[in-house]
Amino acid sequence: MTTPALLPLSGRRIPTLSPGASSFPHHRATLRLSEKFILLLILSAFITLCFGAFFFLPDNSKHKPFSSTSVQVPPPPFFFSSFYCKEEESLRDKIRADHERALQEAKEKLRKSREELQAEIQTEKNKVMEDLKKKDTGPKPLPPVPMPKVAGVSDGEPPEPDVKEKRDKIREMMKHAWDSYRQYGWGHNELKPLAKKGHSTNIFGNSQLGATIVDALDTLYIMGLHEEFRDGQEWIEQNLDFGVNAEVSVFEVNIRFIGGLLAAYYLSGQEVFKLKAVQLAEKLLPAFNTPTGIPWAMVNLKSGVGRNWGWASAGSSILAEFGTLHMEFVHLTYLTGNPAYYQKVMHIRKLLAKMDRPNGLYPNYLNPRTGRWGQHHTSVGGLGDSFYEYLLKAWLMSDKTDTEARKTYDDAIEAIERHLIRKSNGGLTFIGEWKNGHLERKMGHLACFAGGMFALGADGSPDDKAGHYLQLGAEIAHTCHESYDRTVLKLGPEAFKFDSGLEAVAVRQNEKYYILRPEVIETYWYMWRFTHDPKYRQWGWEAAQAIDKYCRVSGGFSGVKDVYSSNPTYDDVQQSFFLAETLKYLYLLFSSDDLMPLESWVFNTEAHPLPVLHLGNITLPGSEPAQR
Ligand code: DMJ
Repeated sequence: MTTPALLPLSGRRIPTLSPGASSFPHHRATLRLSEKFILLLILSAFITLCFGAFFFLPDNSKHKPFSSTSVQVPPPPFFFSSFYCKEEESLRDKIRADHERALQEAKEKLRKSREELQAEIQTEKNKVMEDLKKKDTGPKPLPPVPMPKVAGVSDGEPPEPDVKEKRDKIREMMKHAWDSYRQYGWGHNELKPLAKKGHSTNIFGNSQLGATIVDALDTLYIMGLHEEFRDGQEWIEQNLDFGVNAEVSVFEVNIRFIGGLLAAYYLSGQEVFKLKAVQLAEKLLPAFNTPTGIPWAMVNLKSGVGRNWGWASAGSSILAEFGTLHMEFVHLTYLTGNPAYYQKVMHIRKLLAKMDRPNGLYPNYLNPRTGRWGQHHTSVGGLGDSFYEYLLKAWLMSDKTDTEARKTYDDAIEAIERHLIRKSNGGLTFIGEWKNGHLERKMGHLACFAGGMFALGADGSPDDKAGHYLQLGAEIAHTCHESYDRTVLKLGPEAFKFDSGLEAVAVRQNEKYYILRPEVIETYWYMWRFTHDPKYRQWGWEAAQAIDKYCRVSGGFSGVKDVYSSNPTYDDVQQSFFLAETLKYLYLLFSSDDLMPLESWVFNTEAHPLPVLHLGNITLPGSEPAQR
């Protein structure tokens, strides 16, 4: 076996010199010449290599380790020092900036809790998913959907002349409110009836979306004010554009705009209202991009960025806001075939169902990042109210097939009755507020809607308690009437107490105002429909007269700052809900029951009527088959 020749690393053999062959050649001069040539070749190859290395090798400076205070940059090659100096400078700046940013981010992250970090990641994920979905699906034409039977859009003229006279008066008040807005505030969200110019509030962002037009449409239609209705429709066709850079309240825009547009569509059959409702709903969807799917309170219609009210407990969303989307969103899915709307609201319902409830009560605040309750404050008035209303109405709107909603409503009302509803020494039934284990014996004007809700929910209540709930509705109506009757103007204050010998009166100056709210009249109307007790028409008429006497000005209707003062000052705002709700409920109170019968229509929380969906065998996309 011969000794193996030396093996280079490449594995190729180096030829060995044969024995006797001289390694010292005879032609020295020739050899020197070729050596020089080879050296020259090597030198030029080396220079080329240096150039190549400088220009083409990847910049790995970012990967070099550096301390937190100084940045290590390799020294420049001697032959390119000036060029390299500039390069070095900008490289240093870039690395420094990157470094500082990374440090800053790290510091911020360290300040956040684990839950917040998880929540942020989830939000980002949701956003990416939404963006991907948006890319996949361009705007699709709406599928043709059978128009539900719209029964009861009759004239509703009452047979009694005196009632007809009252109804005509309400219609005249609507004309005055509308015409004033038409003249002084057209296209603005609301009206300043004394300053005679447009008005808006933060719930509409810095937009001019004609809130009063959209909110008033169905009232105009129901009252037979068709010329005014067409005027509003024309404005909507030509001007209503939701691509504006405005941060709006998801809840308010849903109940006033989507509710208003859907009702106008169902009443008139005009496609434009359906299209606008769907366009707006698309703009609200990004508000649901939170770690829990509980929507933000506000969303920017243009950017889709959402956030919560600064005043809400621990960054929470509000029960009455995220819990008052169901009716409109179910109709949107019904009309578009897009399951997203239905799924969003059902997700909220499922999430709430899984949560612990202190004493069976729903706190008003829920954090959309962590999915935990905020402050334990429960109310059937502001911040809580329409959440309970929509549970009942989800059941009614489903033709009583959504038994899950009904059960949730019944359980919630049972806990409310046990912990929040009390009788005063003077025998007035009131609904207090639960604050951290303590009952505050104060009732808000907003909570007065509950009288109507209890009456509406009486039929179908468990354990044959229909009579009990109708009675409870009557008691709340009575209490709220007292809150009006015990004032100088015969208009109700914003909140009233049942404490220290006080019964149904406001104590604090900042609770004595009346801003044209509908809740008490709403309850009178429901009570009238279920009992036909003439006192409800009487009470409604008292309120209508007081509004006409103390709130009417030449430029429309205004709220008043103190219902206990015989010389009240105005707040100079004609709220859009005055046209949507207050005047509508008054008009219905003095109409016959065949106008908008409750078997066929369910009124959303802004008094926009939506038809009962007799789904029968139809399954809403994204839902389980309807159970009968
Ligand atoms: C209306 O916008 C709605 O009724 C809402 O549910 C709460 N109340 C205001 C009017 O008072």
